[in-house]
Amino acid sequence: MKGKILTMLKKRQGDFVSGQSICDSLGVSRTAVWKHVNQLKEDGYRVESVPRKGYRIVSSPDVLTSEEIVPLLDTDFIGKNIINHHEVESTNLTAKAAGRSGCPDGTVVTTEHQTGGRGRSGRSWISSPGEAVQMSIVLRPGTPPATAPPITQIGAAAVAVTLEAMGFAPKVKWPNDVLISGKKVCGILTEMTCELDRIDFIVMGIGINVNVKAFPKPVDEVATSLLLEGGRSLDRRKIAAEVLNRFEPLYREYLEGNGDAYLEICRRLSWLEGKEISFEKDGITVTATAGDIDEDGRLEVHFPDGRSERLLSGEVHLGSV
Ligand code: BT5
Repeated sequence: MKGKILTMLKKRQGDFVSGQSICDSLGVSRTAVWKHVNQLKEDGYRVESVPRKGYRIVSSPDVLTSEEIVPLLDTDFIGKNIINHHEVESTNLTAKAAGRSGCPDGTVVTTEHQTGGRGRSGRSWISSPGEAVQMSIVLRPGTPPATAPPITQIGAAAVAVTLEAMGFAPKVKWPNDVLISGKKVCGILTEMTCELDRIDFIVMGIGINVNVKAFPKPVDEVATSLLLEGGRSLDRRKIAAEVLNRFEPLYREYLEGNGDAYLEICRRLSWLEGKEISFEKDGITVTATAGDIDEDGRLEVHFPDGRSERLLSGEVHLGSV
């Protein structure tokens, strides 16, 4: 009910909506409307109430709810269903549960705080309450599992072009990080549930450090935020919506085989290309020079002895062993 009242008030873009018209449309009493409006105020909305005029929204908080994000979307299906909880263990875990329960393709789970944010290989992701964008997209591409690896890069490309349009100079560190000034501003964790020949669903979790003021040690050495880089706080709602707006066409184009705009972005903004890197191969750490990203989203690496190889996914570190 609170959400419905909010949607009615927001539709009027700052004009008054009479208490009676809310009662009539939603079939509730005036006391109920008043109670829900008070709850909105507790949520951070500034709502003006004037006798005989009604209620109007003066300002909205920067929260990642459906009511705040959906109006900013120009997508067909991504983000049209948003599940928001103030606090969760991990949006990827909530999204996986939603995926198992049959939520629609493109469902997005958002939160203000993760108590157990997850990185790859059991690592953790630091969540600063109310300061980051943390969201997970449920995707049902209906394609074979082999088509999944580039989806992480499509997410990274969507984040990178969003940040670029805001005046930052992001780089994409293959396959799942977005960096600014060599430090990580965004990480992506993609998880998949599939059968042998077909993806059931994919959950792509995106964490963007937006208004994070400081990181604990030792993460402070590798992490940065848009606030630390740009010197001002930014609207998380707009960033979340813009990432989803940019993700959808890149993802669709990839799925339909109509082009690889995501690859062009990852190549143009590649942070690794030409750098000396190390990674695990058959249990041994080896050193190579990072090359281009191929048409399947694999990273070409060139060994000192002249041999080359293409990595499908995984961990690469900067520098030699
Ligand atoms: C990642 O893992 O970078 C994937 C991060 C995905 C986070 C999102 S948030 C929404 C969704 N829900 C989740 O639970 N997860 C996803 P990886 O490449 O393994 O990097 C993890 C490493 O990054 C850590 O070991 C730290 O060194 C560093 N790190 C941790 N928190 C960070 C942060 N907030 N910003 C930058 N670096 C961080």
